[in-house]
Parts: sequence; C-alpha cells; structure tokens
Amino acid sequence: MRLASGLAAIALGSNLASRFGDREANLREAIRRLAALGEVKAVSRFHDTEPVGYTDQPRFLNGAVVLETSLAPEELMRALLEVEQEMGRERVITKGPRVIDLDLLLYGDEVINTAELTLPHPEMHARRFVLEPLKEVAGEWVHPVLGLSVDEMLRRLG
Ligand code: PH2
Ligand code: MG
Ligand code: MG
Repeated sequence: MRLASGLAAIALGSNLASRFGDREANLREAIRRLAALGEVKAVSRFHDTEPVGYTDQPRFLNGAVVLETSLAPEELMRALLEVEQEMGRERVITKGPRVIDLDLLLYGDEVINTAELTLPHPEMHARRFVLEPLKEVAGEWVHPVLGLSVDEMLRRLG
C-alpha cells in the first residue's frame, strides 16, 4: 500500500459526441470518474480549440484538472487509460477524433521515462490547448525538467 499521496495535473480533451452527450458532457463524465481516483482539487474552464496536428477533424473542447491521489504515477496512468476505454474511446486514427483523451501531464516533480509513461508529458510545453486551461488551475507549477512554470511556458509560446 502506498500511503503518500501525490498531486497530478491531467489534460482533458474531446471532439466527438458519445452516449454521454456532447463534448462538454464527455469532459464532465470524465471528471466524475477522476473523482473516484482521488480528490479533484481544481477544474479549469473548458476551452473550445482548433485541432492541432491532424487538422481534418472537429474542434476540441479542452480542460485541465488537478487531482490529489494515492495512486502511483504508473497506476494513475493505467487508470486514465481505463476511463478512456470505458467511456468508449476507439483508437482509429493517431491524434484523430476521440470521445475522451486524458493525458497525465505532471505528477509532483516526478521525472519518469519508461515504455509505459513519460513524465512530464513530452509535448505539454508546446501545446497552447494544454497550457491555457492548465494555467487556470496550476499556473505556478514548475516543469521539473525545463524549470519553467506553466505561466512561463505559456509566455514562451508567444
Ligand atoms: N489533441 C491531439 C491532437 N490535437 N488539438 C486540440 N485543439 N486539442 C487536443 O486535445 C488535441 C489536438 C492529440 O492528443
Ligand atoms: Mg492528447
Ligand atoms: Mg492521450
């Protein structure tokens, strides 16, 4: 048993409707399920964003959550994948449309590089759709590799 609890930052995204309803219903359902994995400390507003990367897909609704959890990072990662699967996510096109995407961005100041998990999330610092919601709930949180806060990473994006 792991007694210590950690603080995790999680990015949420949706750009497809599902049996739960529209994109916002998907984010709300995901947050409800995150609450079973620990204590949800903060929830950002939801941002309507242009698809980045693979652009031939609907607009996203993106958000961010801070979760206090007694799950270890790898356990949390597995639990997030389970929530994605249970909510009906199908991996059809890489970076393509999805009912729900839950990305583990930060876990305390942990740096992990395994086949299963890379922490911090390798692209978080370059993604406005991640940093803008995250700023609302964790603007001061310092990226343990770059040594920059979320606010600073966002400023560097210009
Ligand atoms: N996720 C992607 C690819 N592109 N674009 C936006 N705006 N929001 C996302 O969450 C997103 C994306 C792959 O995870
Ligand atoms: Mg993602
Ligand atoms: Mg993902």
